[in-house]
Amino acid sequence: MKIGITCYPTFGGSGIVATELGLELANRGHEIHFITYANPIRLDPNVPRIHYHEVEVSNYPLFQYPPYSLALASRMAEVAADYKLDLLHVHYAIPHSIAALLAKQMVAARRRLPFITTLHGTDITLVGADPSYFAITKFSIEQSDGVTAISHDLRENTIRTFGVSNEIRVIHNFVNCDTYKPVLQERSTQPLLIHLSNFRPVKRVLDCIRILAEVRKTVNARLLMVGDGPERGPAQHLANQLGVSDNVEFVGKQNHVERLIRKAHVLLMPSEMESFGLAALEAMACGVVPIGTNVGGVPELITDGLDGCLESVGDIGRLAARAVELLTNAELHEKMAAAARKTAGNRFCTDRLIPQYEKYYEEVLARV
Ligand code: GMT
Repeated sequence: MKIGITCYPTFGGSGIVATELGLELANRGHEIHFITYANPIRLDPNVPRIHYHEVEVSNYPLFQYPPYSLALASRMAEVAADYKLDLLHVHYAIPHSIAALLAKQMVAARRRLPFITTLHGTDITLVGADPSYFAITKFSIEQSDGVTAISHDLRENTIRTFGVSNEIRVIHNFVNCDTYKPVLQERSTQPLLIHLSNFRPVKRVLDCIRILAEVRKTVNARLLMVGDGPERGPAQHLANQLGVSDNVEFVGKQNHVERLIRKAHVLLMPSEMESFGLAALEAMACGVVPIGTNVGGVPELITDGLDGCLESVGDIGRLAARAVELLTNAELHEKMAAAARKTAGNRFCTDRLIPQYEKYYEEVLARV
């Protein structure tokens, strides 16, 4: 198939899923066209059958807000016509889904161009539910030729919030278990916690610092903070205040996060809301035990006490206690690390999930 993929090409989970999906599909023989405003961060342009089309948004003094969605729709229509795309697959509803609808209408006289929208989380739970975007998000879901959600929880949340009646197929996040794997020689000799996110308030990044301070009352642990965003400054400030700044390293945005994850023993994901938790899945594939919060779609990934830990949002005492338990009981850590790797491999590896997308594409193409 010839597939156009649009996503936020930055470090957010939706962009990562879209990029990895495109790469995996290209490896399986499909022709993939990324239509984005920048080269997606994990995209290796040297992979055969991968193409990248930049969306350029020119500005004009009249525009207070440059109309990115229109430039995107134009580029989508152009690429679809030039390369005879079979379908568009957009990740994150706003504004990609509406741009795809416009592109579909623009080329309608010449070709059929169905589009599939994958819902990732905050496009529904935060942004889409906001009154300013509610109606357009609902409309874009209803107009999509296919809709997927990354967890059952997100699917149910979408139906509850928007009252939409079209089918929403659940296709969970996936991980490449050949790239993300444990390498025991690389594991830190000092107990190491890791956090990986876009440092948005929803991630409760400050809780990671509080957990470290609590853990350090009994264990000489360090914390590696990977990523960047608005909560980085406040987190650095809090580390100073709590006297743990020498034990926290902020490394910013990174490529090849698997090389950092596998150094750690435990991943902290204390999020306020998480529709799935891709970072936790990547950690599990590397044999790193996730400690997360019992929210959204996280329980679809982590089984508490078996392959990770789940506690209530903001319960620093319990979150830290679970980390201490894992960092001081090597036998327990090994058992849960092995179970985490097994869950990633058996349920969420690319070999299982990518065919679900392929099958869904075929179904959508057959019915439009
Ligand atoms: O808010 C974020 O974490 C970014 C967001 C995105 O769309 O870029 O992540 C969401 O999509 C990921 C990939 O599908 C999921 O694993 C995350 O759970 C989800 N984040 C939230 O729901 C907060």
